[in-house]
Amino acid sequence: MGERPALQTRDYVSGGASQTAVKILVVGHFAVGKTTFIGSISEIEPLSTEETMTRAGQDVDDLKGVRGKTTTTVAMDFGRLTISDRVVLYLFGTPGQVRFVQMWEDMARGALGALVLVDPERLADSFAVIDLIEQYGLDYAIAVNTFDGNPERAEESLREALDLLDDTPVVTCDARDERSSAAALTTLVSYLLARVG
Ligand SMILES: Nc1nc2c(ncn2[C@@H]2O[C@H](COP(=O)(O)OP(=O)(O)OP(=O)(O)O)[C@@H](O)[C@H]2O)c(=O)[nH]1
Ligand SMILES: [Mg+2]
Repeated sequence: MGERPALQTRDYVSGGASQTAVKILVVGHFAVGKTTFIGSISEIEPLSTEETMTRAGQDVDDLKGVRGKTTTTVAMDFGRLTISDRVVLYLFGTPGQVRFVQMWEDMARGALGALVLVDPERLADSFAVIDLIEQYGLDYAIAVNTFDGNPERAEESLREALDLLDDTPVVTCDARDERSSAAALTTLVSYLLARVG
């Protein structure tokens, strides 16, 4: 019995085309639509760790301003999306509640970048999220999740409110819609690949 050879790039080759796996974080404050986003776009059954929010959790769950939400992510969401015959995205959605934030450090390891989902009605809730992503040194794009009835917010004022760099991409998206979510990820990945390339 010889030693098992180390995995080589070619071990991942299928049909003559080598694929690159890219880890992407999908982050955002509580109830911004992370689980919905990964669920709408994943080509595999998304792994999701939803738990029902209970009356007992009322004091610790961040329910302010959120109606009709009965579950929350307690560990992570996971999904996969092939965006070309060369690039496969592995999507990791963080838990949104502040009390789970310790998990982010582990999840950020090895990620190429992050998609930050933002609710334009609750911009202040995104400050801490963006701070953390910057702290981990991850490049990111902003996806403004358009909830029904949200007034359109001019991109310039949103950039100013979130104190974004000029080249940080900002796109609008509906996390429930596969094409819209795919477009947001494509923008992020083009930006990230241009930066590493
Ligand atoms: N109108 C509208 N509703 C959305 C959109 N995205 C998510 N929702 C709804 O918003 C609620 C919260 O969505 P989730 O996907 O659970 O949010 P989350 O960010 O994963 O929440 P946590 O994991 O608890 O932080 C759900 O009821 C969704 O159906 C959107 O783009 N438009
Ligand atoms: Mg969730």
